[in-house]
Amino acid sequence: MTIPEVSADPRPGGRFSVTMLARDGDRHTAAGEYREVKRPERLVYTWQWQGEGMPNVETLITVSFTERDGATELRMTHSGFPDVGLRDAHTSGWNSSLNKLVERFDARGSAANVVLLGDPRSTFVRTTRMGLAEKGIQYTLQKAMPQTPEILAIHPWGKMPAFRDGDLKLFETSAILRYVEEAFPGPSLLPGNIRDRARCEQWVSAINAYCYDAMVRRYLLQYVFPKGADGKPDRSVIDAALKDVAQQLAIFDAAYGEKNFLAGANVSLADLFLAPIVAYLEGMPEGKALLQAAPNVARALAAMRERASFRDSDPAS
Ligand SMILES: N[C@@H](CCC(=O)N[C@@H](CS)C(=O)NCC(=O)O)C(=O)O
Repeated sequence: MTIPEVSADPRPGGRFSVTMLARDGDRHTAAGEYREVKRPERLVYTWQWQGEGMPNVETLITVSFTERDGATELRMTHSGFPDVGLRDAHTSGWNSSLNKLVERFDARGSAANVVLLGDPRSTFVRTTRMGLAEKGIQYTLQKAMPQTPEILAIHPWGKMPAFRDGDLKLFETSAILRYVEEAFPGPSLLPGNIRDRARCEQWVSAINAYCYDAMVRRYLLQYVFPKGADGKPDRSVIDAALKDVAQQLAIFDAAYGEKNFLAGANVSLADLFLAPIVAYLEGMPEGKALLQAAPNVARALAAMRERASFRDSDPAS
């Protein structure tokens, strides 16, 4: 939403009106009356949508500003809804407004509503961080390991990442980034046309279902957490995985061709899912040979390394 028209007369009995313009061209106007204006700690005003097809009910908003630890805590209550559905519809709208407020006033993101939980070494956590960075969203990274109470409170399988935006809790990287894509402004993480969007989804799904298993679980993690005799990596497990990894890299090599993007003409979720995994592969004992055999994948990764979203999510930094 953008705000093409706004007027306000902030004193008791004064009125305000705000018109919001959606990306699809829909306009919505809300208006109301200030009931209390107590600078600097309290603001109370009515809120009523205008125009046909809008809920014809006057609700009440109370905002309080309290000093806390040298900063200001803002609390907002919107009450008087006739039903739960209407109340919940407003929650997502206000979350999005408060996120914008945070971006404006809190450049470090310490107060951000958006919280990402996980370990920065996880490829899926890095993918999510890259998506948030590509959209220019402030967020708090709360370091948490899989199967801990913090993660399990959001993710029933205890995996990372887990995500919160206000009262919304989400798990699964793809679902999180699709929400981020729709709920926030900023460059799109999805290609502009239907076919490329479907291709993007195809790669995301394949990476989730097949590539993470071969490239990370069966190959990379065999080196990181060796399960063979004498605490050494199990060569037979690695060799079996390597065969699949090489085959999968060949598939991506063909898909990239001369381009640096898997779907469409720009970076998309598909690239954000693959890059953190390939970056790990590159540093493995067989990595050099694997990537020499897939030069397009190596070139696309080199291009990805130029992006701030990739650099700033480096698990080593
Ligand atoms: N499909 C999930 C995958 C999540 C996942 O497997 N995360 C790994 C880290 S990269 C994890 O939490 N592993 C620990 C475990 O399985 O307990 C997503 O897209 O978020």
